[in-house]
Amino acid sequence: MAQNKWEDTVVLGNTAAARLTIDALPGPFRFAPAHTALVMIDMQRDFIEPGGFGASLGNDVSRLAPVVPAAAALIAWCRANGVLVVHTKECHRPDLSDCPPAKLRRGKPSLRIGDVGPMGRLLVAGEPGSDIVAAVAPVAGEIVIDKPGKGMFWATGLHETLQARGITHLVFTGVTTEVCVQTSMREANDRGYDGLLVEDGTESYFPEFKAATLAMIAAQGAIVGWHAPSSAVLGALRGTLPGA
Ligand code: C5J
Repeated sequence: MAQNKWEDTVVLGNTAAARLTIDALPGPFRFAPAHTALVMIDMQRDFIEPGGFGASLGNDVSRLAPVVPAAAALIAWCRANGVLVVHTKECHRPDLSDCPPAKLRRGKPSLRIGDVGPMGRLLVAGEPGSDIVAAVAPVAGEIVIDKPGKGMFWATGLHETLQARGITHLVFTGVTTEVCVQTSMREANDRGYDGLLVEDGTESYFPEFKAATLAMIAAQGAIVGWHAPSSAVLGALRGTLPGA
């Protein structure tokens, strides 16, 4: 018989929800799946595939591919068990009215935001490059937000949406670790969410930046949050719910 790993309950408003513990750094991450969302940051073709925005900046985009299986395993579990899934997409309106000139000018890319590349206009909503890769593409009922900034709360209304659903904890996956993922996690931290970053569910074009981000997040007693491998996240859930 599967051992029940539910540890206790957390009471929010008038409802009580079972709470689990994940072995994480810098210490145990305690969360109630009913009040938790899985966040997939910018798992877009523009960052992960050749010919997109990431490649236009001179990056080796093949470095991001390993993130997909872990993200897919987590999303499958969340779908099977009714855990909310949030997808973000970094992209702009076709007229670029939501793209600050400073962002547009930044760097020395081969193409700029809005220019036409092999997957359509770079980082523009509705273009093929802005699509989320097929393995983790959203399904009906999941939240999908277009974000003009690196962080998921800036100009998106996401905080209000999560508050309305009673979400208190966020499990982060996505790309790239030190840019949109870390920015989103820090924004979440400032808004009172407890966040955990899935180590093999996030990647950077720069391995040293990923390592530094993980260290920074967990430092000083989880100053930004926690991190753990996907095996620890899924392991904590195994045997607790049907389909785990
Ligand atoms: C970047 C992102 N790296 N999604 N965006 O520009 O991390």
